[in-house]
Amino acid sequence: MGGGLPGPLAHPCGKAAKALDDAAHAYELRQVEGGIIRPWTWPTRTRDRAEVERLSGQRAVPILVLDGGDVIAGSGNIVRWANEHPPPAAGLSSEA
Ligand SMILES: N[C@@H](CCC(=O)N[C@@H](CS)C(=O)NCC(=O)O)C(=O)O
Repeated sequence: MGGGLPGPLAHPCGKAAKALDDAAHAYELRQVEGGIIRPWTWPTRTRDRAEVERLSGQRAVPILVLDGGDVIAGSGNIVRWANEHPPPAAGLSSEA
């Protein structure tokens, strides 16, 4: 997906995925159809991006939906969130 390319060349979704992977976050990857740079998909764009728009108020991906329902839109914001919120260490429990 291009997540390994340097900043400006990296694909936004790949950049977000790489940041989540690097921080060892578990996530479910959902792909959407179409896009503004694929004119042949414009007729179905509203339908294809309906869930993205409902969740985030805009149609671009990537978006990240957190377990609590909060939504982070944009690769830069997702990278920042991934770096600032390390996942709980595997195998550790808060219960004594
Ligand atoms: N600045 C945004 C750009 C995201 C972007 O351009 N996403 C494209 C796909 S790579 C997109 O979904 N564009 C809206 C569209 O195609 O409808 C980011 O870094 O997340």
